Amino acid sequence: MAMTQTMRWFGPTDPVPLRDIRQAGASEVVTALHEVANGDVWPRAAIAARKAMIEQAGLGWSVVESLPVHEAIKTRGAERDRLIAQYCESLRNLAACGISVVTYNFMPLLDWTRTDLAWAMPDGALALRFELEAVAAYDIHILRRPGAAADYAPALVEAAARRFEAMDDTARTALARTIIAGLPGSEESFTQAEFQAAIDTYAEIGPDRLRANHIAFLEAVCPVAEEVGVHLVVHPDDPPFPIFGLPRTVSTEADLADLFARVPSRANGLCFCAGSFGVRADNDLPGMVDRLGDRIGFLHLRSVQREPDGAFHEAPHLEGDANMAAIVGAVHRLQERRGISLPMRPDHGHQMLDDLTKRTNPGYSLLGRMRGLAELRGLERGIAFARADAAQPQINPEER
Ligand code: DNO
Repeated sequence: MAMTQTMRWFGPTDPVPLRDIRQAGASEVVTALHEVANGDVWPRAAIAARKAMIEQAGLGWSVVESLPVHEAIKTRGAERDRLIAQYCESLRNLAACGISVVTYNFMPLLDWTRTDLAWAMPDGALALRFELEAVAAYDIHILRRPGAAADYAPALVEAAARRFEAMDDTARTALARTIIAGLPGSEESFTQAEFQAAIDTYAEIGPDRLRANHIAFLEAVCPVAEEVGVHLVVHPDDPPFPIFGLPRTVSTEADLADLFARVPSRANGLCFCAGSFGVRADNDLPGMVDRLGDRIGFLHLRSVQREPDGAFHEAPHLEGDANMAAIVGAVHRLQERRGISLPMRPDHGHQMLDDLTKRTNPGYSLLGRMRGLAELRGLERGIAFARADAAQPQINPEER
């Protein structure tokens, strides 16, 4: 059984039209009602209308990325109960329209974070990159978060100071924007003053409390998800470690194993993101697919190249540190074992070829993702062929 090939689509305002996604060979899109404010109910009629628009273009929609979890749920703030009830209402509406997988994350404040959105690769394509040193320069010298320097190694604090000194105002503003203005798909976008105020709401929330809030969220919504047949899949932290002193608790295999043990509901699942997990050398990616496989409902396939000092950039899908052949091989076995086809998407992609001169969503230009999808599709076909071939009875060459 082959993976279901999807691409992310940001809705009618996405510069990549549905027709192009279809021509790239995907059979479905994953998308969200980005126009609905975080926390509000997704109306059934609006979901149905979006689905009809997608189907009109010859594509399917069964995976939502994302139904965002409001900050007041993550921090267990005053509005929490009302927001949870609204989340459940959205789940019911989505299920009624045939959506079976709903992606979310539990990262405080920031969704995914990068420090450079146009890092030139040797071939001239542009990649997304994350440098801890740039985060430290922003955190200590631009944001001036109280106590920030204590969160970095002394050598990094020094390097960050030198880096900040060498930057002009334009570079400082650009770095700040890249970090806090919100990357595509993020629900939160901050000005500097707002960002510090938002960080302060986590003053009393360390990893244990965040984990408890996550469990409480799942305990409240999983019964509804189970009842209506929706698989809720958590996207791991990107990057998979705390930044800005904010806890992150969905970063490792142990984090996930704990989450599934604490909330055993079968609705409690995982969006396996090879790129996010792959930033940590201690995450064994194919092993995680094997061991967490029963919980996986959606796959983000991409590979990062780790650099010294905590930096990484996004490599071509079959290069970098992830052993993509081993990951797709593990997915192949998993699908066979479960008798299902898992939805996957090529995650991110380089800005390349004609896209270099176009307005694109960082990470979500068409051609780089099309290259990634094509490579992943070929890899999967090759693996399926090799496994089927190996299972054939061996014919004596003389009898051929
Ligand atoms: C980034 C994406 C994330 C992801 C959310 C899920 O490219 O993988 O924005 O959609 O974290 O809620």
